[in-house]
Amino acid sequence: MNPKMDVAAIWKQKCPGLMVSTEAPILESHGQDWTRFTTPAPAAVVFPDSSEQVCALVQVAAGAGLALVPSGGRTGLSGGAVAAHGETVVSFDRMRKVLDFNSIDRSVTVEAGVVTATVQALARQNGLYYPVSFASEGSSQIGGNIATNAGGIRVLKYGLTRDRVAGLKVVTGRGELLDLNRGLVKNASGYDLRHLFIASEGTLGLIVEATLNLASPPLPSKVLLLGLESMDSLMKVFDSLRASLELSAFEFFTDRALHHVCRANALPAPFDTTCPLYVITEFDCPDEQAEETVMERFEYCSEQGWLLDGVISQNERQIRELWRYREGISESISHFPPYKNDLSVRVSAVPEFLQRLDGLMQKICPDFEVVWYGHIGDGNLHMNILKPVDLSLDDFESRSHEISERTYALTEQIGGSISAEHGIGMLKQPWLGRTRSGAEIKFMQQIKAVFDPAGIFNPGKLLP
Ligand code: 2HG
Ligand code: ZN
Repeated sequence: MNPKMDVAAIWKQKCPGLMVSTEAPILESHGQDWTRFTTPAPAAVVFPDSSEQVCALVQVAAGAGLALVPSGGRTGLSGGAVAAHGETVVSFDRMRKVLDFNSIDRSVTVEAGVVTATVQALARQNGLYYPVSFASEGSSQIGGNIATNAGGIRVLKYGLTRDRVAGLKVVTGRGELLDLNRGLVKNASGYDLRHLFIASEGTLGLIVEATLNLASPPLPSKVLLLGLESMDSLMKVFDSLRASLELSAFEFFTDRALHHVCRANALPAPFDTTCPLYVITEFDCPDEQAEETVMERFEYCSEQGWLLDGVISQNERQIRELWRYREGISESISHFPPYKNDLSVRVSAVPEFLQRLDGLMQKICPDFEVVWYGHIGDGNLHMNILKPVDLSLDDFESRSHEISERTYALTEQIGGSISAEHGIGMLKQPWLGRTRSGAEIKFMQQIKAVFDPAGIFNPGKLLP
């Protein structure tokens, strides 16, 4: 018997109103995320359209022992939404309702399948601001953002997705619906279970609805693109600008990253000067005094020999244009494909980390092109290793694993994390112990057993 047919038959028989697909293109598209190291092979994709349907399908899955892989916009980079072993993918594509906007609470309540950019637009239309922002915001879904505690470029000022979640409805592995925190600002009534589900990567339950806090609209801002002389200067420039400006973003990338983004998007080089390193930073600039401060800081950093060149935006259009140099990088190298490392250390440890990591890369993989960029103001580095054209995917993967071993050992020594914002998923799961202690992992496994006793949620992801 075809096991795919078998699983689909269970769904059709036990959940009569549920939309089920076993069409090959749907299985392929919904069985993977943006990682490209696994062949998708789900048995079926189901499309619930309400929380009630999610509760019902989880009860069926728990009874029949069917593994479920939750799937949002599938823009993840750690294989958290990959279904490669006959699982059933639970897609939230039909749960896209905006349920409430409340101007007094300054919140919006949405179903899990609502796209991030929709929440941003809704906030804007109401004179408010949803600050979680990243390149895939046009297709990533709120449920997935919460399941990975998505970060992005505005964490420096506004925090992570976690900081925006005021309420959460989740379906546990028993098929119960939990209504967590209900949008309350203050709630000192014991364990805040909401936070267990944030960053749980679909291993504890299925997020079906969220109430999100909105922020005040941002002040007028400007963007500086700077060319730096060395990694040593990076945090000095950060420190100096932050001392007198309200920064909402502080990102960096190398000349290799610039090369790829310019080539892929036919962008001109930003300066005549070639610089080893670039910084893009956005800051509040509401008046002339702020503008003077920026110029004074720019001159100071140049005099110290930290800067080689720089340009400041003059209008909104230039702000968008300058951001393209940073936001287009990931996409511009996606075809190689790259092996991604999403590392973080305490901000004060960034200089030491970058210097030691650079030394390590030169020693262990001088034959690979390594592209560096990231949210360095948050201590978050995206180190992408590009597959050479003449190396097979398998050989590249095994070399990348060796590089990861050494990279994560160094990250552990410095007290950092092997995943800052992309999640552990499937790709980083073998190294969870580099960033969480044995005792922590044991507690995490026990917590999972409480919420998901049948072990149906996203097996093989996050936890060993
Ligand atoms: C970014 O910051 C995304 O651009 C993607 O988190 C990072 O491509 C990456 O490694
Ligand atoms: Zn990022």
